[in-house]
Amino acid sequence: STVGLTCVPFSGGQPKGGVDDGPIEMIRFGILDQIEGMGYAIELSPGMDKYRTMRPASDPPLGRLKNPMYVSMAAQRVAEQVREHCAAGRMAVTLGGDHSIAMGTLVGSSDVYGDDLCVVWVDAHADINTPETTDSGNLHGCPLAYVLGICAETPQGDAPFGWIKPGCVRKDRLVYIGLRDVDSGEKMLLRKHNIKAFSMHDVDKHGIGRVVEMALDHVNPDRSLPVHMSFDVDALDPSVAPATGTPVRGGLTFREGHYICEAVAETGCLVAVDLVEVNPALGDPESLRQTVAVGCSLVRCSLGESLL
Ligand code: DIR
Ligand code: MN
Ligand code: MN
Ligand code: MN
Repeated sequence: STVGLTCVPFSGGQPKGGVDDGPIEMIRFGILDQIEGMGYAIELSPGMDKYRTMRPASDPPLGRLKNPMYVSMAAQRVAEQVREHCAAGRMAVTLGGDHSIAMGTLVGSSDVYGDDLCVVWVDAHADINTPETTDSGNLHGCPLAYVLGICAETPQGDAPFGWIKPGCVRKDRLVYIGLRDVDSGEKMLLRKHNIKAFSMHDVDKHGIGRVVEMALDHVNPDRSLPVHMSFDVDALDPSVAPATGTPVRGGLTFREGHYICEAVAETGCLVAVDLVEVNPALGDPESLRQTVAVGCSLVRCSLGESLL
């Protein structure tokens, strides 16, 4: 079978440079050979360098939101590339870049799989801020609000995000694993919209095996629906993945992170994987090597590497 790989060197959804080098560092580490070595063909989305040159000359804030035009244009291009992979029946793998690009990956996969699409969001953060609730104005903290269609107060059909169909991802088909740094406005949104979340507290309490089972039972009880997993490397503990922009202590262990990928792969339902927020510019060379390596190994596990 074929992996449809989209590399997105993009950092406009947050202020720290370097996360745009995530994909190239994973390629240098050998992710392409590793995927091919597992028996997959790779169809690589063309023109990854274009993401760097797309930044508009002028991009004034939209309310508090920073780089709104740049984020929107990049995510729209990601959506086209992921859509094409999904439409061709390829496993869509997207390497970021910051997490704002998931606006694009989710629009792309949901265009093809529609209401059936289930989303497993693995992250320290909930990334569900609306233009009204965001404190930072960083759009990597907002992608889910747009696709779920909960940006109620400013009509989200307005430019520049009007290309995102509100509700293209269903609230009852989203589940989180790994949360531990959720803004108070986000907590209100999770409650208001009845969105299922398994925090690190739940991982401690039930163990990762039970948590993944409960998460899948919530979105995909019959294990019959297509699943898109969006994995922010900051879900892992900073001791495991130090080179990332917003590390939060108390995260997933190396094995817990890999277990999630393995267990989701094992269902046979996985249609799309994002691996985001690897920032090779942060920390010493060993932190960088460790984080790039773990990113590649999470991708391989999502493709079934460790299943016997
Ligand atoms: C915070 C941090 N909730 C924000 N979000 C991060 O800026 O909206 N997401 N770091 O990965
Ligand atoms: Mn729909
Ligand atoms: Mn995060
Ligand atoms: Mn994130």
